[in-house]
Amino acid sequence: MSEVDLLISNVNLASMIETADGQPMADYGTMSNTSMGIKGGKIHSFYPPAATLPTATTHIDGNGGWITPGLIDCHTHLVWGGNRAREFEWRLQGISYEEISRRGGGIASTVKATREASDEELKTAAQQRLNSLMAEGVTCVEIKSGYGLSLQHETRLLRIARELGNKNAVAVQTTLLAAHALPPEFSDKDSYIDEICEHIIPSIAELKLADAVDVFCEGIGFSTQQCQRVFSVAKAYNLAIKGHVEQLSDLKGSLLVAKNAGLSADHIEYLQAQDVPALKSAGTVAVLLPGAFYALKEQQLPPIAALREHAVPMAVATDLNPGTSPQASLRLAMNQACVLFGLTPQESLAGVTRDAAKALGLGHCKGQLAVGFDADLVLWDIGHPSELCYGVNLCQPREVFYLGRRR
Ligand code: DI6
Ligand code: FE
Repeated sequence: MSEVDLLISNVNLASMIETADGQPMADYGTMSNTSMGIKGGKIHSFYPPAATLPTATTHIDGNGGWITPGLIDCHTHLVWGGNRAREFEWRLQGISYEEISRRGGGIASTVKATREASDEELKTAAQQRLNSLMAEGVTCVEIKSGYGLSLQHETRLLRIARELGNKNAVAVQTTLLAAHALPPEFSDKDSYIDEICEHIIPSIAELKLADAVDVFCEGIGFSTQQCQRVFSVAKAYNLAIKGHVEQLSDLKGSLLVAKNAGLSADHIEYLQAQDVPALKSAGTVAVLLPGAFYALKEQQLPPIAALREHAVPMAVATDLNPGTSPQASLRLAMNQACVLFGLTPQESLAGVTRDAAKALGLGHCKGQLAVGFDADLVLWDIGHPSELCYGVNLCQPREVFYLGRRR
């Protein structure tokens, strides 16, 4: 019997590992001219240049390329019906996202189209979006509901998301985002929050359809008091907590997420530097969504310097959704995080590997090339990992491995 299932020799590893006290390693955690053994779907061993290599069932010559952890898109809304191309035209004429939302466009129009779509239509469209991400080297993706806004339809979206995970060689984490917008059957936000707390969360928890619960904490979404009610019920059902916070204004939703020991505070363009230490103390990850910033032509930049100063992990994700980030490319988000937010390519790569894993509560098993971690890997024909952020669609993966299997 072979000592390992898979041996990849003659490669450079951008390991993205941390030091024992949780600091990122310099220079992408690079291990040059190395070989790597995989066994049982996990990373088993590393071999320096002159080491004796183990026997392997499959042996791949890396030809001096680079291996990174599989990419992780930790914030998407990729199951929806219809599209919002007409609103794109309106926005180009100068009508704001908030104004379109007040006129019944925005999220409400996607809710209508999503409810009207058949399961098959939703599945086909979602699969295409997932295919685009997977082709870029994504091996783990979070998928939120939020375009159903009733128990029946939120359940449907989360089932479709789980099914995508079962049908594809990719890990899918699901998040219930019932508190995304007010559904048309309700005229009062508090009554809809009652429905979420009394029926939707308990049923979804019982069906085990969600790993986390998210909210849209915003003037056009829900208040901090309303979001706290959702979080309290989520915690009672042992569901992790996330929040769309400080995207368009500073309601202090990030502090609320931190107070509830949430996994991540997402968007955070309007987060104040003075509120950043609370994220650090709570172990909450800052999720940066430059695709939405780009599509809305936002001006307000997230407080990157303060996040760096306090060593808050920064994840980068697509926010793939039909309204504010119609972008099925995590590689583009990596580029945008550098160009628009000033992240270094190393921070950006950490943002879609190690720190994205943390934003999903998977920091112990995904996002780093370390012994015992899942063997989710991408082999690239590049000369340096900065190339992954530098260009747009200049290079694609040579090979992708999910849990040690070639995809
Ligand atoms: N923030 C966003 O950027 C998306 N949802 C949210 O809470 C936008 C969703 C949409 O416009 O459909
Ligand atoms: Fe979002």
